[in-house]
Amino acid sequence: MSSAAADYPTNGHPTNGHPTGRMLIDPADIDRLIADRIAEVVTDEVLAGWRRRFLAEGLVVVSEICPPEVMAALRADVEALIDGYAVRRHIRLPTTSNTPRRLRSVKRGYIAEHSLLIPTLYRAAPLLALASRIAGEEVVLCPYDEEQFVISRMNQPGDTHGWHWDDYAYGMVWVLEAPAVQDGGFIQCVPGTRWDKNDPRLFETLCRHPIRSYGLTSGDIYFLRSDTTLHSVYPLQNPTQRTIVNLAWASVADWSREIDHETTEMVYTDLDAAPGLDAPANDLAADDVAGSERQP
Ligand SMILES: O=C(O)CCC(=O)C(=O)O
Ligand SMILES: [Fe+2]
Repeated sequence: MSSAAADYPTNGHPTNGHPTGRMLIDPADIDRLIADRIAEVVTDEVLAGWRRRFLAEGLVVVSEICPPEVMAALRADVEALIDGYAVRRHIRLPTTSNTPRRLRSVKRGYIAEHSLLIPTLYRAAPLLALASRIAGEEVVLCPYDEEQFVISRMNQPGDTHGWHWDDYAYGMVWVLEAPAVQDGGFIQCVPGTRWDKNDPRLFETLCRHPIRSYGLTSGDIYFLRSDTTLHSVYPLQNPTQRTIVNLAWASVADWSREIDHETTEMVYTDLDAAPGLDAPANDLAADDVAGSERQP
């Protein structure tokens, strides 16, 4: 079994400038490490509890499924990817009633090119099987490549991922760094709601339903019914840091639906955006002008 900080060769793949110049873990070990861990912690009773919570709340915290060495390796990959390829977004999206996105993100293409671990986690059979057992239906890969996995980091006061629904049914979000709850950056959810992209009326949905908030800590992992759970990340209140990897999966039904990807493209893929620079902004609130906040 390979372990954290093993002197593992990179098989010719870039190391993203990781200081050790080494992968921390062999991606070939990932399935087995995760399967063993799930077998150890997810008893029938735990699973039944997770499933109940997921159905009721649209979100369940499943942090126990990640072996510590996988979390450590993921952090190393994500740090290098953010260093090399993050773009700051500062936009409001009409398809979600103009809620804001203020964050730095790394798009799927850069991750696929420069990380072995994240694409391996994305396709890991034990993770997909667990997600399917929690969801009560088959959870499969996302048919649209660009939405499969993304990284996002918030580190400035006001940074937020505003209220939205996702295009595809499921997301497993790996919260690598979470601020203390009083500094913001916690996730909020309204389950059992639907996104009409032509007439989102998002604030009406908020007013009609209770909001649940989740104060997570660094290393937590949550599984989200992301297409029917309105969700957002509360704005950071202080200079602190929040970093996540989102693995977005689909239902079988998603594969035969026509899905428009405009929203995700604006948050994550935006072809005009070059790493290290701010993406073009459309957020013109007076206290809120992009360019007043440069990197980091
Ligand atoms: O940052 C989070 O916890 C949620 C991310 C999210 O909602 C998304 O990437 O669509
Ligand atoms: Fe989302």
